[in-house]
Amino acid sequence: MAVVQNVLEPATVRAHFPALDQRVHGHPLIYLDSAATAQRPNAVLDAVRDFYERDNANVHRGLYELSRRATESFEAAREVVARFVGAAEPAELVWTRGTTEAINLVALTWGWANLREGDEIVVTMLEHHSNLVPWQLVAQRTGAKLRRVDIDDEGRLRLDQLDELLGERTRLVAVGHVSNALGTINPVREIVERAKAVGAKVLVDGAQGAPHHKVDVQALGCDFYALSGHKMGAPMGIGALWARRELLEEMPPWQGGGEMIETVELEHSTWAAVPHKFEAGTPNVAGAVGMAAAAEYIESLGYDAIAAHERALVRYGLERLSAVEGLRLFGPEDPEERTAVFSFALEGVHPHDVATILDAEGIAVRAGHHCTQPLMRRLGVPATTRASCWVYNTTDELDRLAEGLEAARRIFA
Ligand code: 7TS
Repeated sequence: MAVVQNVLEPATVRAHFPALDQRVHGHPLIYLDSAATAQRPNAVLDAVRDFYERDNANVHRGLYELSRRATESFEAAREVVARFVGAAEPAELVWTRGTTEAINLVALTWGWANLREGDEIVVTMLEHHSNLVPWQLVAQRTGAKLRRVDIDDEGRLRLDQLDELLGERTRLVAVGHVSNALGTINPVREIVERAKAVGAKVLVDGAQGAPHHKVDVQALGCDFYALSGHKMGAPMGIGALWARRELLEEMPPWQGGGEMIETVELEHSTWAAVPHKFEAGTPNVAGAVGMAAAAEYIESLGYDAIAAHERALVRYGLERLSAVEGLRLFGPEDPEERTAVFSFALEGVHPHDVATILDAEGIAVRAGHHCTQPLMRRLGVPATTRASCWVYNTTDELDRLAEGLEAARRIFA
């Protein structure tokens, strides 16, 4: 049983992830970089292997058994992931390489078709570069302007400022569900309500949302939701864009090629129905199958148990890390407002040195700007060290982390 009385049973959950069972530099691996990429459960590894061992063939073309099976698995995976995000129908789910590609798809199709000089796109100080740079590119080419919502000192979005920025020129609000650098959970439902009041569309970068809590795009009320498989236990190179059907119907295609057409003449073509209009070329079928397996794995653990586990890690981590001398933690103080992502600075030790010292103890953390350079500037630091947890992490591991940090302080003090 991985779940006992709605609490994850750490040893059972850990046994689902073979990569966790190894020693690094002579120590048991402590993997604290799941915000960058999560480890994969056996359910996903098996699903991918089964696909390649039994059903491997190209999709939507062959008339033979394997191709039929591959196509069936691919479209069944779409159904699973569409349900996973609360889509009204599978056709609203477009496969992409990940969040980055999903956002670029929207910028290059919806953005190009709808943005004009003087229009405004509202982003936030918390955005990952992949929810900022695509909008810069489309703004530069269309004459639209970027506006940005700041954060308060705890790394929470300043909704008062959002209200000031929203107006009749706002066409789009692009906001992350959860900050990868600080762990802040943004009040997306409220942001959507405010954006809708001025007639703007809302894109949610769900890269850090989908692994942690139930995503329900209809309850959120957003227009676009982007997610990455590899942050929720699926293979790398697969992800999805959810969008309302009527938007997908209106949006022009972006990449041309096989799969996305209906008829082709020399000078022009007609397009396949959504979602295939946006899926040119041979897709990552095994990735899609793996992403469906990851979604089902998360559902099998249960969102209540995942949330309880995460709350326990957040509370423990905040308390234990605050006790490390010279450590400055970034992000919200209230455990309810954040995920188990701990971004910090250790006085007198460069973030990269912190990560290197921890690595020698078998502890994997990330150091750098986390693809959020504007946020780092806002915090007044060049980089942070970040420890990020998922379903398999334990409070014991956070103890090891804190001890490693105390040792690092002693080396440099
Ligand atoms: N948006 C957010 C909020 C992210 O955290 C990431 C990746 C992306 C978008 C891009 O996702 P991709 O799958 O398309 O690459 N974040 C991180 C991170 O925090 N460390 O490494 C990658």
